[in-house]
Amino acid sequence: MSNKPDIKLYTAATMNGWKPVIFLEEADVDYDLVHIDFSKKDQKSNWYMQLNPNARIPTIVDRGNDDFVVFESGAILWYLAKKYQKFLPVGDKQHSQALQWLMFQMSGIGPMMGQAMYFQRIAAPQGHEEQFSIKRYVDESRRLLEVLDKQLNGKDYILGDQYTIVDMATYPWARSYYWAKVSLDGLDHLNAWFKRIDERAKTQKALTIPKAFPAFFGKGDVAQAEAANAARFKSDVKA
Ligand SMILES: N[C@@H](CCC(=O)N[C@@H](CS)C(=O)NCC(=O)O)C(=O)O
Repeated sequence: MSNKPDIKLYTAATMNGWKPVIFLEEADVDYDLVHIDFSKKDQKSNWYMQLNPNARIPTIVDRGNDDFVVFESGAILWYLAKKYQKFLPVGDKQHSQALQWLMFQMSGIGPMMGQAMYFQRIAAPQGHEEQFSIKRYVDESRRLLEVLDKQLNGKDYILGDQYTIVDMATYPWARSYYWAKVSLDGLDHLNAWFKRIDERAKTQKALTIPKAFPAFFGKGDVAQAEAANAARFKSDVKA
């Protein structure tokens, strides 16, 4: 029997990349971490694409389950919640509700905010300022955050009283509204939820692993962070 931890996590400091770190820190699970370096294109290397055919982070390998590989951040959270029996409400209907809001994050909030970020923080600084695309993605992100705000009315967390993998998936994205340049005006329930999670020490620690990126939250030297980030993804900007 190896005494290595079951979970080996391949990740980087991004909204999707932090999701499994949040779970593992909140659940007090021991894990090994491999930092995928985008500047070296680790995510596109042959060895990594054997694990993740999509060439994106995060990915986990479960040594405790025949080296089973899981990619896609929502599927990783679901797998970890089932394995450790934590942060997922019990019952079929509750599972369906959790999946609905997890899908809402994975197919809506993540992609729309991700494109709002791409057009404003990566393409625009490199001379491709596409106002039509920026407006489309910023407006759609705002609409989705309004849906989330309504869901949070009268609740501490997205599914109710309990902090779950759905909050873990959604918080890193929604909390980066500054980086996506989406207004939060009038979204009081969302702001209250941010405050609640801002106070969770283990989640906040997770947002520094493998490293912090304070500019996503409007802190630190945003201009310097934008330039470094745009340079890192320079090859993704093709007219
Ligand atoms: N749907 C995937 C998306 C993963 C994804 O886009 N990851 C980004 C970081 S947030 C990435 O690996 N970017 C590197 C690249 O685009 O080469 C998931 O949720 O796991």
